[in-house]
Amino acid sequence: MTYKFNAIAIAVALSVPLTACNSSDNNKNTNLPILGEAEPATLELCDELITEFDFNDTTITSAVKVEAGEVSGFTAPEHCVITGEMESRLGNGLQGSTEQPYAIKFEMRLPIDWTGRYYYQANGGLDGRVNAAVGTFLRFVHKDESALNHGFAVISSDAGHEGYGQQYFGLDNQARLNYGYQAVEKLTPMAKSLIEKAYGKAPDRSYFGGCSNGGRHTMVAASRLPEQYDGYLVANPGLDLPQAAITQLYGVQQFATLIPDGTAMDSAAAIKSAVEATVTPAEYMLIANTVTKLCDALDGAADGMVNNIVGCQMAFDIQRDVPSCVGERDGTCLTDEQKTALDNIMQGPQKSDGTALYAQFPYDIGIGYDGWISWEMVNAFSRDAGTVATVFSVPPTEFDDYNVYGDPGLIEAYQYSINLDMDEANFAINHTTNEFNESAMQFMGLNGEVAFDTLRERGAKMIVVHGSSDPVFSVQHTIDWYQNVDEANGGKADSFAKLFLVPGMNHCGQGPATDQVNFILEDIIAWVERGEAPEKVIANTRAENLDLPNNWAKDRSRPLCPFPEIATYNGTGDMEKAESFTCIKP
Ligand SMILES: [Ca+2]
Repeated sequence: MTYKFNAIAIAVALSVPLTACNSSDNNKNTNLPILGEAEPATLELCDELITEFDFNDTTITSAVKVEAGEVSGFTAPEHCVITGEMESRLGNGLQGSTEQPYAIKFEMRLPIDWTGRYYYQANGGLDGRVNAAVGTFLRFVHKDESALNHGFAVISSDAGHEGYGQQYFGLDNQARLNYGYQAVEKLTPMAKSLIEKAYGKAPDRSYFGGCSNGGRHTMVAASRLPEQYDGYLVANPGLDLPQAAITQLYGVQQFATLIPDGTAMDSAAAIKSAVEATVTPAEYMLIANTVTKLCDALDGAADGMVNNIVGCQMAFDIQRDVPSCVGERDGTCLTDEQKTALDNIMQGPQKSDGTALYAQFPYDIGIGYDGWISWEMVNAFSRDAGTVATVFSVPPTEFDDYNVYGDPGLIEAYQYSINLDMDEANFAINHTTNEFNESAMQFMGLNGEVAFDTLRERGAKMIVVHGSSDPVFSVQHTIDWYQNVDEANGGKADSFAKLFLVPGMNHCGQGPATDQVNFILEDIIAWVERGEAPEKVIANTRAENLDLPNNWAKDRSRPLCPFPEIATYNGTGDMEKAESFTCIKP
């Protein structure tokens, strides 16, 4: 099957009216409130908070001042680090246990010299651990660019269960709901109250950000808590995450069609190597190179980046453009079976009534790199099988072994993946029972929100960033989401929400891409607090990114442009520099 980009969505998206004026004019075109700048304050209490902070069902377990230095690789000013937990309880666990301990554990880091701003750092994956509350966004941000180092008070949590990558919390309904949205709902008033106690005033401005599942948390907060946060920084969001997880398993089924009959599949190592052999890195790079050949120059610059991802889907056809093998596979061709399997993956699964279960994935050059290959192949079943079975399905299926890094866990995950029926899986993520009273699509989702009226009218803003080569969460799904928001806002979504694609970037980073967006905090502050809407966002490559082609400068910069505009070469100027590119609607 040939890749068919969503032509209707493109046509409507391209009709979005654009205001090509300077940022202050841009904002004055709207009547939306400008919330005003946060006012600084100084920390008054730290270790006293253990005894003096009182909040419903919450215990502060430690509160310690730390000197300026480094935290988890990020520069940090002198601050107070606080750990605590809410709602300690017993719930359902493995093998029928009803005494599995649960709590919403959290960490907060409060700078001594505070800007008056608060940042909820939403974490990725399945949560399940308290990451250092430094205030991150994409995976790779310069070490000086954390929210903590920008003077924000930051919270991070495990979203209500322990065990990173251990999906058995899905056996407990309350743990599911906490993971979906309730931990954020409960932590938000607690964090604001603690900040008020510690500084003598509540935060003037509140921000929320994260990537992947953290991007999903951010969108969920925008839909469920539009009054609580003023700026939302969304990256590679897991919109409709249960559907995306099933889609990953559909991909495993496609690779399985390419495994020769009789291949030993009786150990984790055998399964991994059999799946990885179905399409080799050289074969992926052949696709990437063909995409580059046909699509690179569509944006006016033969610079190894495909900025016109929409146009590229019409220019590239895997069946037609990638050489077909006439002899043995040698990395310079694909078999017909490989082309079909890969094209099915890019199309995404269908339900038996012929409608799409999730979304399509566009072809882009990031398909040639580990950030695509690892997520689409082994990670797909090692991470998503147990999640679909135990966290997203009603009723849950309990696995014998959740350790998927070896035997027998990975065998079980693989078998579950290749035997999954798409209709049954889709039913299970939309189903409820008395015990599991919200479906996964409900507790992971946006609560029916499309227009974001409350958020918009009070002056809050959203900046959404998505890598074009994300194999986990489709950038097309985020484009479709943005289109729906735009339609619900009479073509004026960009008065409060902007979508910036990152060409070539994989899931939250990596790929041949400018995957470091250092000044995004300043961009959202400027928009929320001063009404200066971002016309573009500047992104950089990282010298240490091994995916960068040799002929790129290690410090390449580019403007990320508000969709549907793309970064277009001016025709003159240094092709390594952002200033040689202008955001233009193609
Ligand atoms: Ca280009």
